Amino acid sequence: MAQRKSKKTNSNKTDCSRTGMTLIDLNRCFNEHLFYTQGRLPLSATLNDHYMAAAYTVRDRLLHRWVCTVRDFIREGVKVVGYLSAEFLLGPHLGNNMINLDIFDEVREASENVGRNLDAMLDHEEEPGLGNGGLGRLAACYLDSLATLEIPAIGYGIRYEFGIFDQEIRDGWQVEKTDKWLRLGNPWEIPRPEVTYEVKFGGHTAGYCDDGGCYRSRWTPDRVVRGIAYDTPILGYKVNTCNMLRLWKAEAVESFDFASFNVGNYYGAVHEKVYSENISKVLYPNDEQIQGKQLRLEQQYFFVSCSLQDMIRLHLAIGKSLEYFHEEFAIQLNDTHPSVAVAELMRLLVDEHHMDWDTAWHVTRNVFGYTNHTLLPEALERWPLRLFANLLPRHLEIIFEINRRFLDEVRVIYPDDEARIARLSLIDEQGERYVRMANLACVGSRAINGVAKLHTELLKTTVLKDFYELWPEKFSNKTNGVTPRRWMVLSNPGLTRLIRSRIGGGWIKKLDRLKRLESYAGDDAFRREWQAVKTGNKQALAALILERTGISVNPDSMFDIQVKRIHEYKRQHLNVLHVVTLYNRLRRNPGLDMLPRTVIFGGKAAPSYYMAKLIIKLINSVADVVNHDPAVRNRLKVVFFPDFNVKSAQKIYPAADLSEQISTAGKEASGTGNMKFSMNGALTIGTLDGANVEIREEVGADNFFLFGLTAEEVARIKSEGYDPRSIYLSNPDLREAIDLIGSGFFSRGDPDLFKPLVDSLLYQDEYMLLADYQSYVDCQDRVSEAYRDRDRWTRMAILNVARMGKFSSDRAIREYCREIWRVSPNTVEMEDFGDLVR
Ligand code: GLS
Repeated sequence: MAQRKSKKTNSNKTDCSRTGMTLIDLNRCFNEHLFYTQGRLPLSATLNDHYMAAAYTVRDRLLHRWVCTVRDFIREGVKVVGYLSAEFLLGPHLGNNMINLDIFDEVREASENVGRNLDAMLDHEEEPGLGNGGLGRLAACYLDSLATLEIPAIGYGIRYEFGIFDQEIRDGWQVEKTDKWLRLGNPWEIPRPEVTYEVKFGGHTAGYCDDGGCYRSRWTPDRVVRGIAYDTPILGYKVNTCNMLRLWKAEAVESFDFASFNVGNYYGAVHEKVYSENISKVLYPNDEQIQGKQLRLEQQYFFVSCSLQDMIRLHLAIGKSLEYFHEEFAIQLNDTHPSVAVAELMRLLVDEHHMDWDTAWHVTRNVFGYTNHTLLPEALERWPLRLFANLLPRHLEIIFEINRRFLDEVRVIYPDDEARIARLSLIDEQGERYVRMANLACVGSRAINGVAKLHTELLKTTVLKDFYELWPEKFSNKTNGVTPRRWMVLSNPGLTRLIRSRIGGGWIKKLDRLKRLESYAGDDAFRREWQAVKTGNKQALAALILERTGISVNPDSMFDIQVKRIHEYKRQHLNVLHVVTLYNRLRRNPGLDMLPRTVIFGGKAAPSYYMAKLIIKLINSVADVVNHDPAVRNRLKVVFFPDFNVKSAQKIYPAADLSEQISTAGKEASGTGNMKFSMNGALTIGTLDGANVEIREEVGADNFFLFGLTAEEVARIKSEGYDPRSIYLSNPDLREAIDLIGSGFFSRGDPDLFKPLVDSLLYQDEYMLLADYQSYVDCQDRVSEAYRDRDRWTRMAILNVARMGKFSSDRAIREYCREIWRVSPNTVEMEDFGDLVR
């Protein structure tokens, strides 16, 4: 083929007409897609047609930048980050990509030109809910920051056909509905049917001598599945870097078993296809809880194997030897979910590429980094040895060999310390034997990090203590961050406009610059405008709440919000105890001058987590009674916002006055919702847990409502013997609240309904709600007091936003790049590909 002449341009706003950025270009492209892609005339176009045309119009511009980015990947030989994550909770693409391309206003106008309101189109988009909560959303924020900082990166994960379930509330209970996010097609992904890899499962291994006389192991699987790549472009903010998220879909190697088909066994013939496709069928809906299911390990191994094979192919394609793999790639393990990668890379290098063990181990140990995201014991992944051996026999051999060599090293350092050796071992041998995935990740990585200062310190002194003592230099902290593009610019246009009017827009990429807002905290006019923005956001949320729940809430009341996964350690039920306490005050004293509050909850419970589901039922039951009690006279409203997801989060955070971050100290690794609330001008009521500690440090103790035990106190009281019942007996308000719940008052007279919750508080109280109750209620009283002085509150809110610079995911990613991955930015220049793109 004849070489085309190409022309490079430096500007982001290329003048190339096919993907031009002017209103005229966008209008034309939009109409072309309506006609040629959707096959519609404007008159007959549906909302979905218009959405698709807008999405393709925006996507064309992403692809142009993507092509330029990939050109550099190949040409420049730059070091690439491979971010391995079982979850990417991306949220809707259209609005975000318009922001990053800086064409929001133009696309709004182009859509109005065809008689369609942009907000209706944005609302129409199904979000890819390929994650459970914080961990998956963090991965999405990190992809945004990697691209914005112009770091070449590939996110690798699973293209779940069904993401996190949709939540409906029926009679106060959570009901799970299948998330059919692909139903209307997905304009943001590009299938790559030619990028496929085979992944083996089961079978057995046998030793043999290769031609050079080397002893090797041959794995004969009993099942092979094919992974197919689906790519989603991830554009940075106002840069040309467009990275990719590559998600794997599982398919059968042969769709039909013709032998069965020919003898008339149709069902037998499609069995393999159905069985193989199961692997990428559905996301496990558990946050911080593992279930030890074989399919889950199959999912993990499936995407890890495809991703490593892909990186190896890319590496070999640029003509480099695999000995240097770790110089061209830095691979991050997002929690232990992808940690089987350590064994798989060894297998690929040793068995498939015939590298010697020591060289392969050197490469492996230098390519991986491991991020731990939780201290909860129930979330530490371990696989029963038998299950592991059946599914991945060769990997188990490799893990045994890694372990043998590792423990030999340990024995030299700690002779005769058998207890320590047992704790460090990759195999748990107390009782039934397990493979410990966190240990595998630690041994196979050159860097290990926690996600907030406190969390990292606790890691070093508790779950990973032995590894910390062995390799202190491997450990570091990388406090989480969130992207201000999605969580401020896109979700809170009113606030963004106001901030821009005073300090320009530089903060969107350099969030520290929000500091400049501090001087406006004392400015009356600014504060009025600030309040007007908040009121507008609260009105919008009130309208949404009415639409979704039928509950009408007063935007002048304080919006006190707790949205996150439902989990006992996050203590939504402590919040409920406060609500019931307020309600009791009103019942006791109907004329009470109480600050009007709307307490809003949202979040999904793992379908098999009984207590979490009961907490949802409790919230709805309390809401039902309180909201209908005429004596309350609108001073207290309780709302459970159904189906909390990225899309609704974008409406919720900007409308919050108060952010509830009330986990038991030492349990929440970091939290990221806490950051999103604060960036949108909510004040936090919180414990000294996770990143709350650092948020408080940054915004100042005066601008943060602190309560509760510290992590140290929690540990000490636990070790001395904690007795929740004595607290219950000695605190009349607490007793009244618990008794009211236990009496059946909120459950139509049924005292049994909430008994499991009440009993667990009275007799165990694993998460120490009772110990923190009084401190929480007192703190809430201080919150109400502060809110009455609206000017003081607004000043505090402005200072919160001004001091949130640290919590940009850009800062976090810079730290990962510098201290773990050792990668540097690569500026992508736009190239006008001439006739190719006209
Ligand atoms: C989590 C933690 O629970 C959160 O505290 C943390 O912010 C998040 C991202 O680091 O990771 N771990 C987990 O398994 N789910 C989470 O949300």
